[in-house]
Amino acid sequence: MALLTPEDLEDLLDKLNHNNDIIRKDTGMDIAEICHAIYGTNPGNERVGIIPITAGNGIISTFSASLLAITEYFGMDGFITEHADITGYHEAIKGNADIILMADDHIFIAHNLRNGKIATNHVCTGVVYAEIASQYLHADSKEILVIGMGRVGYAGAEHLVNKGFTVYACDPDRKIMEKAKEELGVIPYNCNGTKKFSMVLEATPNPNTISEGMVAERCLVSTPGIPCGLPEDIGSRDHVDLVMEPLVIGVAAMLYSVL
Ligand code: PYL
Ligand code: MG
Repeated sequence: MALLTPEDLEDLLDKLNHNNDIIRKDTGMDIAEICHAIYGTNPGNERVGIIPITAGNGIISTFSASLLAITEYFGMDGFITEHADITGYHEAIKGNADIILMADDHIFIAHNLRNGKIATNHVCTGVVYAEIASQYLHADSKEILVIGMGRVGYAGAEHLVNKGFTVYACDPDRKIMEKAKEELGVIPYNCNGTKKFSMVLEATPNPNTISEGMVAERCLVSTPGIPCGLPEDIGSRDHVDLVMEPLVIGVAAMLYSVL
């Protein structure tokens, strides 16, 4: 999995506001309403303990501060522990945290200590970006394309299947595609195909995975990005919109999912 860099996290709330404008225009809801639509919850002033974790590649300099800004944006009472790792965990518990946020290089979790609910960033990111695409007001059908059947794309595809969408999917790994077809009933899509979609969820670690033939005249592309899967020349068309933001939208979904 690609690790975030401090550059990815620059101007985080500006990027969120830009994407929220697009989400409002294309779905009639903002990101808080989208998260409520998925999980049926609303944040109060839950105390959120953010614990820096030194495992693996270690602490990303602005990661914890970004999480703090996100908890405050959604009206929650966030704090970053002074210590990392187990000492930080102990500090968060002693600091009356209701919810714990912490990430190593493989898993980023939200854990609600009061109700026991736990969420991962990769599942919540897949689900929330899938939900954004699926709420596109100008969709021409209930057919949706998911590019990338990894742990983010798979979670998004599962959410869309459960919502009754006709999910086309593509992934270069044949075994992964077999599994998704068997377990979710997704329809394998030939990435060089010419079937056009008005809703696309892109969840791959590669650039420019979306090609001319996939995109309908009016289309919403929804992706956690890093890098962007939508080529500039396609994204610059008037009725092709892109929702792409590196962290806030996924974390918002994590927080709403454990309330
Ligand atoms: C959660 C992000 C989304 C994309 N890649 C994931 C990533 O970068 N994970 C690593 C997060 C490491 C955080 C570090 C710290 O500062 O506590 N352990
Ligand atoms: Mg455009």
